[in-house]
Amino acid sequence: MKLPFPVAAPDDAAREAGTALFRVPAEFVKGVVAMSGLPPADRVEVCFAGRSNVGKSSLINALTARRNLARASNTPGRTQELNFFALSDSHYLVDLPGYGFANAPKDVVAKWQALLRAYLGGRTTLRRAFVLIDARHGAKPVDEEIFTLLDKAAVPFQIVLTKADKIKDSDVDAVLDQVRDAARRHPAAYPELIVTSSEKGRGIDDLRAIIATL
Ligand SMILES: Nc1nc2c(ncn2[C@@H]2O[C@H](COP(=O)(O)OP(=O)(O)OP(=O)(O)O)[C@@H](O)[C@H]2O)c(=O)[nH]1
Ligand SMILES: [Mg+2]
Repeated sequence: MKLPFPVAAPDDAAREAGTALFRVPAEFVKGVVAMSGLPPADRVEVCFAGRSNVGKSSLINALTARRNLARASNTPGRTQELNFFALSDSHYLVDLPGYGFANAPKDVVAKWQALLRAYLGGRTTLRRAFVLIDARHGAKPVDEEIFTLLDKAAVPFQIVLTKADKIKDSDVDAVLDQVRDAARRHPAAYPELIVTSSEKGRGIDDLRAIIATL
């Protein structure tokens, strides 16, 4: 069976819940460098994973309407810790270090990759992983490795295209098809996609609504 994997279209009630959840300013809680440093697993948690420079930190800033809550940067590999942000006392948003980044010292990369894998595979309250894919590039082999890891850990993941403002809508459609083909092979893939632009605000309300209804 071919699942359709449509673009998510949350209803009005979900959108209202999203607006309400994100009305309260998000707060930085801590940067975590080892599993022993994780905050207590006592609330709904979602994380933002993706290749280095895909726009994870920018997306968290757009969601929380705070320009510099998660630091975004032109320098790939900027986020080197698991950065926890609290939304009221009900949710954590977690900004993850990027993967697939070649230009850092090997031992440093190996250390965060191990932490990333331990976290994705072992965090019981992780309700959903949003895996970000650059709308210009589509899913790459390193993304597939993360999909497989999430399958094995039984963490539902939802694919979010980023930087949609950088290409034409017809090209977004082509990348959506490529991503659908990749996602269909993964049992943990949530069968709805999201198209975003942190720059233009596209998809941000939809993503808020999805997080609020988890
Ligand atoms: N045009 C455009 N640029 C974006 C968008 N989102 C992010 N960027 C740019 O892409 C670059 C990387 O963004 P980040 O948010 O730092 O990416 P990241 O995934 O957190 O990167 P690492 O922490 O290094 O893994 C920055 O220069 C952002 O301004 C978007 O929606 N549109
Ligand atoms: Mg970042």
